[in-house]
Amino acid sequence: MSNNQPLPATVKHLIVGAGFAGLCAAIKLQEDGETDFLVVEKGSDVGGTWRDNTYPGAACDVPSQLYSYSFAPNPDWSMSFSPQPEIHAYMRKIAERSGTLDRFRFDTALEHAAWDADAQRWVVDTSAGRVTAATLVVGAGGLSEPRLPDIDGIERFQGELFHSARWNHDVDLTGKRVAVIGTGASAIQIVPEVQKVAAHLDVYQRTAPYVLPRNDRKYGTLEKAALRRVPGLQKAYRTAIYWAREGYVPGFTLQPKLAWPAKKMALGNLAKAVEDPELRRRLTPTFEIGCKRILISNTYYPALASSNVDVVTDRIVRVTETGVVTQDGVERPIDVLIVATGFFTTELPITEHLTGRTGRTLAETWQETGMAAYKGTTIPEFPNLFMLVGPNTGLGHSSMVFVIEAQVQYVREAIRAMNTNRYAAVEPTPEATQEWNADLQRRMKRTVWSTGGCSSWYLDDHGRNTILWPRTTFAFRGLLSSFDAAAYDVQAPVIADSPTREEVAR
Ligand code: N01
Repeated sequence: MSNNQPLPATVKHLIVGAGFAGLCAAIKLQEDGETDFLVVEKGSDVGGTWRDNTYPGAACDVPSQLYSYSFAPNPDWSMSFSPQPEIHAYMRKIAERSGTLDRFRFDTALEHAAWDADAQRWVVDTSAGRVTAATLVVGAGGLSEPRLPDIDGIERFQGELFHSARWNHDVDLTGKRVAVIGTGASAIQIVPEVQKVAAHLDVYQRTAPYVLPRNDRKYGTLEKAALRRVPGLQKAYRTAIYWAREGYVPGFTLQPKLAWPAKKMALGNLAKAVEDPELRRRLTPTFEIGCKRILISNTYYPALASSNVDVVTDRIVRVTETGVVTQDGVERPIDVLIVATGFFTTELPITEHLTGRTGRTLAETWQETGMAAYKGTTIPEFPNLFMLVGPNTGLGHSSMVFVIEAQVQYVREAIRAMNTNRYAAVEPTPEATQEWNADLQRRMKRTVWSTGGCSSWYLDDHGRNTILWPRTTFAFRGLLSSFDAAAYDVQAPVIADSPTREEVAR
């Protein structure tokens, strides 16, 4: 997609990112008649993580009927868990249909945004020039910056090396010796695909995950026709999936023992696929189910049990020009090294590029406090900034699109309140923010993410879970359904509407 028109000098709302979050914000602002907005996107297309993660086997592990916008149901999903190209195509279709794309600027990266207290506006420098905006809606994503492993010598490797989220499609893996580092949600989708073509595959596992069977199936023609034509059927289907998923919440947040059926199913899945008792032992998780993301696959364990695969559990000590060396001193030669080692999640790179009211960047603020926001969306010292997929909005069991829609609803309510009451700026009070986060962290103590005996990317350097939401998603939506001005410092005089282009030109 391309839109090379120059940036306007000023807009009322600037949205950063054109993934599920930014696109949702654009569509809903337009629906509210808030048409004076711009979306800047560093990539060349909509899609966010679903544009970037093109590795073989990439698919969603939440059913597509739920992992899609509630306002844009799609009766044409081919499978219950759709593959990445289909999800990306869905997003492109929705973007095109929305009539908002004329306000998207692709290949335009946010370089820095600073709050100008006098003008009560965000001054945003992008790779395509400067734009000012009354509100800044950040939809940059929590899983957008690949994290390369910090392994001695990795930069000296002479073969092909790439991250799962930056797949190099020019590298043909057929007949090659390949290593995959990591056994998370990305790796378990990649490994079965690589195993099919590689001469040999080494899978470097630091922690064995729980893997449930993937109850995937193709939608038949009749079923698709029914979803398209029978009034309310698709909604009922989505609702059923939603409530089934919500049923996981007590096991995650109240009593991990409630998850025993899932644990039994995962261990049964392992026992069924892996006969070798020694391999099975190494693949058996040593923490409570749910502590790390529960994975789903029918092909991962069979791939690991194949004759051309070794599961290596000795710690990696270094990478040489030609292979990987483990603690036991063994060097395994490889042609290609794939790192499926996750993303920067608790130190989001974008936070270094946002400067608030006091002149501090968000990275500096969060270095002190840890990642924290009010209702996962607004942040003291950062007036009129709305962060989608912000702190403690992540889920281990359901669709992030649901969370995004709830947050966008909150942004709409905030903007309505600003328009009606002629607020120039809204900023959550430190007290309200503290109270919100104290409650979250109190709830967090009894969750499986804290008590389950694992280390995960949900936890920051201080062991605080600043990623996940420790309650039901309907509670989240309820709490964000209206704008609670009492929790905010609001500023007058009012510039509820951005100046017109004529006013700026004068
Ligand atoms: O990343 P991860 P991911 N040496 O951080 C290992 C979403 N997602 O890209 O467990 C050796 O989960 C690390 O080991 P350990 C989803 O939310 C969704 O797989 O920390 N190993 C781990 O095994 C998911 O949770 C879908 O001990 C090292 C792996 O690398 C999130 O993205 C699909 C290492 C990283 O796993 C991230 O998943 C895919 C090192 N130095 C992803 N460093 C859907 O289907 C790290 N590891 C929706």
